[in-house]
Amino acid sequence: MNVGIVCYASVGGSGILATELAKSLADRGHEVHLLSADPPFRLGEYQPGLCFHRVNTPAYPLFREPQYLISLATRIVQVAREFKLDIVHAHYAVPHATAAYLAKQIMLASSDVQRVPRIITTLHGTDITLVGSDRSYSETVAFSIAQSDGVTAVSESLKADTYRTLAVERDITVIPNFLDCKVHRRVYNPALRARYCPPGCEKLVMHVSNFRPVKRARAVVEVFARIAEQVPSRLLLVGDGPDLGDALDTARRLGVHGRVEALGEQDQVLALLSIADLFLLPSEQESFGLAALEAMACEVPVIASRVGGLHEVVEHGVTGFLHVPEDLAGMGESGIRLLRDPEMHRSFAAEGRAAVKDRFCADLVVPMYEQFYEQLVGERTAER
Ligand code: GMT
Repeated sequence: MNVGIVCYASVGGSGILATELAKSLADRGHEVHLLSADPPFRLGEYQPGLCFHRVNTPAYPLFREPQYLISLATRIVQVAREFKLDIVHAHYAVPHATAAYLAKQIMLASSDVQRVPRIITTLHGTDITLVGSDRSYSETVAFSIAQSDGVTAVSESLKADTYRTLAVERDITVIPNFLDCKVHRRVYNPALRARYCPPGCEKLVMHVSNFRPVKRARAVVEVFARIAEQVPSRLLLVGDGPDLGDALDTARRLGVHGRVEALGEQDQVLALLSIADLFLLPSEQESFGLAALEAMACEVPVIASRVGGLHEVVEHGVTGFLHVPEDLAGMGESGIRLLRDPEMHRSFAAEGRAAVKDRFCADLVVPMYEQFYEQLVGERTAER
């Protein structure tokens, strides 16, 4: 099949997932066209069958607002026409579902497009729970979701949130996020571990995110400070964003600054996750929690908030511990329990890896997308 995938290039779960899907589909023999403002984070090296198309949004001094919606819709039409796309798969509803809808209308009205692709929207989380549900966007977002030929959500929780927060009644298929399990695994590097956990440090705690308010970076440091009172440990903060400074200020205020290190944005997190003992994700909201899944794949138990779809990824008492977001004391205690009990830690680490292999490997999940595509393309053929 010829598949166009639209995603954000910036650091974020939806772009990572869309890029992984593009790579897996190309691997499985599809012709994949990735459309984004920049080569997405984690695109990696050249891969046969995978082509990147930049979406240029020209600046014009009269406009204060960049016209991304129009440039994206136009680029979708161009790529769909030139490469005879069967599917346009928009990741993140805002404004990608709207751009895909607009592109489809342009193609339907155009005499030189022989094959009008089917439009699929995958809902990722904040496109519904934070951004899409805002009154300034909600009607257009709901309309664009309703007009897509197929819609998927990354968790049952997000599907329910979509029905609850938007005027959407159409069917939504849940297809969970996934990882390439051959690549996403623990590759332990003692020298790297020694660098970040030198003598005097026994355990390494980690947080990976884009440090936006929804991630509660300050809470990460507050939980760590509780752990550090009892366990000689260090915290590695991986990623960058508006709240990183606040997290470091919190570390100073709580007297743990010397034990906290910020590594900035990192393209490759597997080497880092592989030296961690514990992963913290005390988010305010998380439709899925791809970062938690990556930690589990690397045999790192997770302490997280019991919000959104995190319970569909992290099994409380088996692969990690979930607490209500306000319960930082509980998160700290759970972290201490895990770090002090080697038997429990070993079991959680192994169960985490097993859960990823059983339910979230690309080999299991990518065929779900393929089936979904085939079903929609089949419906188009039947309609003719
Ligand atoms: O929250 C982020 O870091 C980015 C955001 C995105 O859309 O890029 O993540 C959302 O999509 C991810 C991939 O499906 C999910 O794993 C995240 O849980 C979700 N974030 C939220 O719901 C806050």
